[in-house]
Amino acid sequence: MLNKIYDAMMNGDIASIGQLTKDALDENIVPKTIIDDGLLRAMNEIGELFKNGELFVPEVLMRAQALNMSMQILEPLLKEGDIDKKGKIVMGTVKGDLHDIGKNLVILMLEGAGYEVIDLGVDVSEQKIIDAVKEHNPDFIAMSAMLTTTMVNMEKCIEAIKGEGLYDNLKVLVGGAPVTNTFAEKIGAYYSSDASSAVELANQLIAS
Ligand code: B12
Repeated sequence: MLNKIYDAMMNGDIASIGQLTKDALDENIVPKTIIDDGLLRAMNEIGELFKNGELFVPEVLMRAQALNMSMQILEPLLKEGDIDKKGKIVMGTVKGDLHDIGKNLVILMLEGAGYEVIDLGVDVSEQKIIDAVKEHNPDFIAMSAMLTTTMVNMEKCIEAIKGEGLYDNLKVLVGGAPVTNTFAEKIGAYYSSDASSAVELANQLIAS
């Protein structure tokens, strides 16, 4: 049954994933096992295929949608503490910027890898990020920018975080088409170029 769920994920089979999830529960497979050995096992593989250029954005989004459909059934059944979250991440697309496809992909991959992500959406002001940091006490802030005119808001945001004395307690991840490693280093952040390497970067940083 878990292999069927894995296969449905790998094929982006949104028509059958819901029923397969219910069938697995009927067979008394616990939600955590369905998630770990069915959904996330596939999502990790999908991340690798995407990274290697063997799957493209629409294909990944369809598989992510399948994961969400299954999770909608499983989430209410999960007990508190059932899933060990690796870390907490507050993420958004910076102020003035409405692009969210890349951000959403990064979030899906991070969630698939076991992180709790608080998605602040697009056009996110410095104040909104500061408020979210105070409320959620995350391990990371992750910011996305797709415009050369908005990537400067990443730096403004980091300065604002420093001003509030919050910078030393977390790490900042940045990404998006115009963002580079050199820019990230200059503003005091960590950079990765795509959703899969964002997971690898977060894993490295959380372990360090
Ligand atoms: C789709 C798109 C749009 C859509 C956005 C829809 C949406 N819901 O996101 C719409 C039509 C709304 C749009 C609008 C505009 N766009 Co536009 N858009 C694009 C386009 C074609 C694709 C972007 C995309 O989704 N790529 C696919 C995703 C998966 O890739 P990605 O975003 O790069 O994300 C990956 C990585 O960058 C990384 N990543 C992303 N974020 C993060 C964050 C972290 C922390 C990490 C670690 C990694 C990471 O991981 C992701 C997954 O692998 C790009 C062209 C391009 N090739 O990039 C132009 C592009 C970004 N847009 C551009 C422009 C100019 C605009 C507009 C100003 C156009 C206009 N005149 O109105 C407006 C701006 C609106 C605004 N205020 O934001 C320019 C930007 C030029 C520049 N250098 O500034 C581009 C490059 C097109 C071009 N060649 O001119 N756009």
